[in-house]
Amino acid sequence: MSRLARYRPSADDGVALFAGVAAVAGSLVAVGFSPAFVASPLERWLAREMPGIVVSLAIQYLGSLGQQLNLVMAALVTVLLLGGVARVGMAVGDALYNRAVPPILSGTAVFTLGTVVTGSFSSSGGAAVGTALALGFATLSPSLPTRGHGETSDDRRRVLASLGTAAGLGVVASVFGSRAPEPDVGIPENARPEVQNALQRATDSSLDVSGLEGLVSDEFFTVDINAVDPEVEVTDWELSVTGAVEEEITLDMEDIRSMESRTEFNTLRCVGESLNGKKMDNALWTGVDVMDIVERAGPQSDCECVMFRADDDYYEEFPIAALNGAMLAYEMNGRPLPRGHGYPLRALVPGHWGEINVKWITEIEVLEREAEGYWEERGWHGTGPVESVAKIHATNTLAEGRKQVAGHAYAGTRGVSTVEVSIDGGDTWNEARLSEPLTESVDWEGDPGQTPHAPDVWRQWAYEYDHPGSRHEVVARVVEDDGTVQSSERRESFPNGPAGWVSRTVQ
Ligand SMILES: Nc1nc2c(c(=O)[nH]1)N[C@H]1C(S)=C(S)[C@@H](COP(=O)(O)O)O[C@H]1N2
Ligand SMILES: [Mo]
Repeated sequence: MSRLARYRPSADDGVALFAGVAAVAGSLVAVGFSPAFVASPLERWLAREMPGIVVSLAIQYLGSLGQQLNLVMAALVTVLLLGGVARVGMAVGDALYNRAVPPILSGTAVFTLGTVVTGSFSSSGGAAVGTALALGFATLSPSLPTRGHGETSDDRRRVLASLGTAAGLGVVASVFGSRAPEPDVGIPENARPEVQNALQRATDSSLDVSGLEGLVSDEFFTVDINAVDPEVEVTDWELSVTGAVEEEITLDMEDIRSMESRTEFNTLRCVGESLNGKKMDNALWTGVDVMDIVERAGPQSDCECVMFRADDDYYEEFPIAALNGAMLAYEMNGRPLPRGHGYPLRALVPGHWGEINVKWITEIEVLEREAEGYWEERGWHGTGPVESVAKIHATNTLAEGRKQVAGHAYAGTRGVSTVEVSIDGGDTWNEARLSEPLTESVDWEGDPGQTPHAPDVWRQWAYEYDHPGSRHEVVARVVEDDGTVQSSERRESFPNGPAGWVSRTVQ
């Protein structure tokens, strides 16, 4: 206790700390923000072991910032750990009166440790080089020139040299670290006619409202349990159907691509978003029917339920019945599925909250009895059908004192038939203009196993009116295909997903 109280960090501690920073930066230079990054295993572990309440609160209030914080935390702990390795190397070097020992010993130790933890030679190699450079420069750097303020101390020189190495690698890492390619937008020129036509139809059907995103999202939200997405090599990837089946089967990407495919629009919405939030998006997906694959294995489940498992250790359980009309997609908007959205293959389950649309899918386990998924273990109830919503995302002032409000409306497979808008806080209602349905109807002809339902695609709505002269409350609600008027009952997102009418004050 008293020793701890008297502890003052020494120059050696400073050098070791910056060697730790240089190690983490070196790994980032080598492999970027990939699962091989030295801090990734710790980040994954934190995401898995963090108490459910913390994860749920973070998702609700921080959104994806929560994952970033998790990564920063993991990186800081990794800096301290690898800095500790460097400090030991320096102590050994001191004891042996040998200046070559710290960089060589610590570099080797970091390399070994890094390889064990990440399984990647390039990642641990980058970290080892970072460590060795920082320690090497600290030992070998020439004395700094004096500038009339007296001699620069040797300690300061060493700390500055290691700091410089860490900073230099940090700069290189910030250039190379974020090299994940941004998904392209726009209609790909070489896309199949089917894809081109569908995307063109989405462009043509989108309402021309300032500030309103089109019917195909330019920026599709992502929600992940980890800050660093899996980086799946398609040649190493397999999908297996396991558990309560007549015969377990395993497919590779070639098998999947040789199956009959279909291309369709599908909207996703996250159970953890806020009522008028932005975690609801639409894209055109190409893939194969899930049940075509599951049925090949001969499912024999007592609970009629399945668990989807993924490369990032994510898992979600839900009824097999939900898989009617569900797809395993390998293309998004006519391009290969982006890494962030589940490359090489993801599930798209019609009409359900986003969380069971499992990305980076590797296993479909047919269950004997019900189990809990990742989010359900953390208190959420997000495996069921989505709530209806009409978002208010654009409010515009038009000529001659007219106002315009607009947004996207979504009702899962129950379908949006009308959006109603009130400009007096919900007393009187008017019908909004709607974009044409992107998909006419879901055609299950010739497939009696499928239940017919509305296409799982959002629509845009817009409403123009004369300004009532003062501040007023605009409210929007959905009427579903069967005439059901959306309930006004307000609900926070946790645990069942947000519900209620969206309202916004307009000046
Ligand atoms: N493997 C895996 N699949 C996943 C998730 C995840 O973290 N890992 N997040 C889920 C959640 S909560 C949502 S809302 C959707 C979001 O899909 P998107 O990121 O493509 O928008 O993916 C789901 N599938
Ligand atoms: Mo979600």
